[in-house]
Amino acid sequence: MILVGQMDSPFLRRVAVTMNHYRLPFERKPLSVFKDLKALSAINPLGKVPALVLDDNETLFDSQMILDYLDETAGPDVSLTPPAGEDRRKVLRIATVALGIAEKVVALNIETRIRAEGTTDPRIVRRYEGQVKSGLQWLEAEAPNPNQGPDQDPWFMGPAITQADVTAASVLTHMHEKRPELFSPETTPALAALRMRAEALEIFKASPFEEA
Ligand SMILES: N[C@@H](CCC(=O)N[C@@H](CS)C(=O)NCC(=O)O)C(=O)O
Repeated sequence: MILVGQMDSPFLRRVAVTMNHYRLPFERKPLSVFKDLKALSAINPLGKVPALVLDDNETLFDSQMILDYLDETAGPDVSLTPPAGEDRRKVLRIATVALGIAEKVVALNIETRIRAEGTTDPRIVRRYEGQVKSGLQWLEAEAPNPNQGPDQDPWFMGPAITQADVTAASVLTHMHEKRPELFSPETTPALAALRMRAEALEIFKASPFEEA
């Protein structure tokens, strides 16, 4: 399988980490959404990453659709997303908020770093920053509290890592690298600890964040 995109995308990284967790080998085609738009559009009509090209050339795009396929391939016993019920909804809820934060951070980067000089709208910037802050506060309240000592479960759902952790940690590392002023251990200590815990795992180390 070929995973298309660069490792600075939190959407792509959560897919790569998930594939590592399931021990599914893959090659990577590090196309850039800006520099390689033509080649990328031939793979994904939206010109976005990630895309996953399967061995029979079927192509999947959007990280949620890709994860749906990977979870199905891995099977319900090992799937990082519970197959049904309240636990599934909780994992998806946490992952959805984390992804929403990532979308706002990406939009913020476009608004402040890619737009032509003088065209940035401060009202939009404030709105995005507010959405990121509110999303992080919500996630912080869901995360395991590091002050509760060594008996505290390490992950959002308890002793075992799930897609909630993989997605949140991928998004938080992206913020740590791209927007450190919006994500600090002082305001969100539980999330900072969870991120460090995740980044220490082999499945994360095997697909590190890379600046494009
Ligand atoms: N909902 C999508 C979001 C993917 C996304 O926005 N990727 C960014 C890169 S981090 C992208 O391709 N941006 C280019 C564009 O939107 O034109 C997913 O989960 O895969």
